[in-house]
Order: sequence, then C-alpha cells, then structure tokens
Amino acid sequence: MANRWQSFRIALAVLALSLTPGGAQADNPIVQTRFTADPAPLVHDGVVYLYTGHDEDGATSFDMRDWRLYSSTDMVNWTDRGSPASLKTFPWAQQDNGAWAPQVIARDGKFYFYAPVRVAGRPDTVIAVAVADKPEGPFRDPIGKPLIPARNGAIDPTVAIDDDGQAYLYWGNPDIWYVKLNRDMTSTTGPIVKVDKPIDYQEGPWFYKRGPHYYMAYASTCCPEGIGYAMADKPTGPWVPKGPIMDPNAASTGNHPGIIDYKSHSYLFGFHYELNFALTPIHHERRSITLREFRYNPDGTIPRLPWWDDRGVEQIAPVDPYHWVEAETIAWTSRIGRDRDRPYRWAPGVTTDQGEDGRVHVTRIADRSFIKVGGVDFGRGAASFAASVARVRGRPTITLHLDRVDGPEVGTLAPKNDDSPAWRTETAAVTGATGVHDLFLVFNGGGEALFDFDRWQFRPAPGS
Ligand code: FUB
Repeated sequence: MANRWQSFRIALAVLALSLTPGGAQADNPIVQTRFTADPAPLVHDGVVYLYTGHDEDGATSFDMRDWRLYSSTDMVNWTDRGSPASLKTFPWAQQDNGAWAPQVIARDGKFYFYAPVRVAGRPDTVIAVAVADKPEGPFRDPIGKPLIPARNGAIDPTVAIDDDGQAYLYWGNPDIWYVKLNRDMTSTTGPIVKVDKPIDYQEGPWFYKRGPHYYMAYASTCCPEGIGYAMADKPTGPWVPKGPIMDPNAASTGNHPGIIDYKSHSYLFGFHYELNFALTPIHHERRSITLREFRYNPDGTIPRLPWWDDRGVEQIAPVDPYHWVEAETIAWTSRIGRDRDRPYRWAPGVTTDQGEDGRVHVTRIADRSFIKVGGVDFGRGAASFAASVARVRGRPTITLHLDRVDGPEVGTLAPKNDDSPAWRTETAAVTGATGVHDLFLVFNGGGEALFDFDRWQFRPAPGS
C-alpha cells in the first residue's frame, strides 16, 4: 500500500511539473555578478540593451571606472555583454574614478554614448560622447574633448530625439539643463538652457516622448532618493510636476530611473543597496539595478509604485534551449543566497568576464554554485545537453535541475579534465525535461574555479 501511495505522489509531482505554466518570474536585483547602478535601457531591434554604471566590489564611496552592458529579450534572463566603454575611452579624463550615469541612443545606424567624467586635475565634471557601430561597442571618442563643458552639476546626461528629428540632451544636479544636438549627435547647437525644475528634482533625469507627451523622470528628494516625474507638451518644457512614481526608502540613499516600453509592456528601472547589505551592515556605494513593470494611466500619467521587491517582473516569452544560449545569460546566481530569515547572504557563486578572444563567459565557478535560467521551454522533450567549456580543473560536474536548485534532476555533464584555454563542446544525456521550467545549472567539484563556461544548448528528443 505504502509503495502504491508513494507511486501516486511521484506521479502527482511529475504531473504538476509537466503542467508548470510558462511565464517565469524575474528576480530583483537583476544582476548579481556585479554591483550595477544608473540604469540606461535602450530598446533596439527587438532587444533591451541595459547600459549601467559599475560600482567596484570594494567601493566605499563612489568608485566607478567602467560601464557595463546587459541585454534581454524576456526581461527575466540578462546576458552580460561586457564593458562597452570605460574611462580609457576618454584618455583626457581622470582615469581612476568618475564613470557616472550614462545613456545611449541609436541614430542613423550608429550608437551614441553620453556619460559624465571628470577632467584630470579638476574637481568638476563634464559630459563626454562616444560612438560605436554596434550596441556592445567598442565605443570611441570622436571629438577628443568634453561635449558639455564643466558647469555646476554636469552629470547624468539623458538624450532623446523628437519626431521632427531634433535631438535634445538634458542633464544636471541639482539644476536641470538642456542643449540641442546637431544631427551628428556629437556637437551642439544653440545655447545651453537652464529650465525651471520640478520642486523635488535632485538628479538622474530620464527624458523621453511617449504618444503626445514629453516625460522627465528623475531621482527626487535627497536623501534618500525616490523617483519623481514631470510632463510637458514640448521637449523644452515647461515641466509640470506630476508627483512621485516611487517614494524614497530609508534603506536606499540613491535611486535613478530608466523607463522603456518593450513588447507592449512598460518598465521602470532603478536601484537599491540590498546586495551591499548582504555583505555588510555598513552603507557603501555598492548598488544593484532593479526592475518593475507598470501601466500608464489612460491620460498618460504614471501610477505611484511601491518600493522595489525581490520578485521582479514576469517573463515575456520562454527561452528556446534548442539554440546556443550564452552561459552568462542569468536570471539569478548563487553568489547571493536567500533564506526566510535573512533575504540575502553571500554564497559560493560564479563570475562573468571577457576573455582575450573577446567572448564574455562564466568563470571562477565555485563548488556548490549555480546559475538559474528562468522559463526554459523544453517542448516535448530534450535528449541531450551540450556545453562549451575550457580550463577544466579537477573533476567538476554540471547537474541540471528543474524548477528549484534541488528540483528534479534531468542530467549531469562531467567535462573532461583539461586545463587548455581552447573552447570545446561536451555533451550529456538528458531525460525528463519537457514543458516550461526554470533551469538550474548546478556546479560541483573541488575549488573556487572549476572551469570556464561559454554557452550551452539542448538537443530535442527524436520525433519531438
Ligand atoms: O553613480 C554615480 C551617481 O550617483 C549618478 O551619476 C547619480 O545619478 C547617482 O546615481
């Protein structure tokens, strides 16, 4: 009888798993392998490119030397695309700090990157411009000097192109300024204008047009910072304050909005300090980008949203595992653990890095670490798993679990011991992977750097 009851429970569990609906949920913050700040999302060719500032791991106050890029097509899994630009892009700038909030815009087949930097030997900031042929760069400085000279608070550039083709660059803390850009996007025309700012404006403007309305979202109040916004009928204002989008939270000194529409959904990006507080009770400038979905009101106003939670947003479409997926495509990694009593704690994890061959990959994979990929659609079944690996030390394994880190195991890959840096593909058989599931790639083996991992894919079962 007991055996029949057990069999029944197993059958129920299998049924429940096979019925798991699609639409995985994201995790906040959306990047755990680095501290990221100042989100600047760009929708281009069906992809969300998220340009970010980067707080160094050991930062106490602002310690920022390069910018990072992540991309997603489902808003749950984010692929590390490396560093598109750094202070080295602007050799005339102070090189050891100051890579603050950027924004990128596409025009005429090129990508234009605007960011504040400091001029070596001077205390104030300027705004620099760089250009690239691809979203992931490399960006290069076409003018060799600041685009916007040092002025009180020349930080946090935001850029948009109006329907008539005129581009506007706004920026500023504690005041807000704009200038028109020429069609080349690397020179300005007309005067630099200071506008009447909304009363709670602090910094971090995010300027865009949606339908007939112009929007200016910004970090409001200080400190802590919430997110406020204003609307206008013209790109140059006057800006009518519309109140908070998000109230400040005592646990988070800063905030910084980035807003996009993507595949008929609207998203607000910002940041919090929760991963910093996983490491230390002391406030350091080590921030983590967060995400929330919202719906505009019928009159175009933005609803008031609650503070960031740890659940993120719903997945737009599941991952197709039957094409190569970059290993650095991550919904969540074990670098940060979660438990009931303490939302975040440090745990064995993985790192992402760009190799000499230019490939971004997963590295420094620790024993008992994992990568979660949200919402993978195995369809009618997978037969095998292939992984591109290098520098394999010891006898590591990748075990594939569904839905939870200790969920049903569908296969294990044991790459051959070989310390060579050359990428090679290894495969393992898979059974029991059907339908849509979160996929956990669980890494085991002795040590803190088991192997390097570039990409993976499943092969479908014959006839499926
Ligand atoms: O990341 C450095 C500065 O902190 C940004 O430029 C501001 O918006 C604030 O987020």
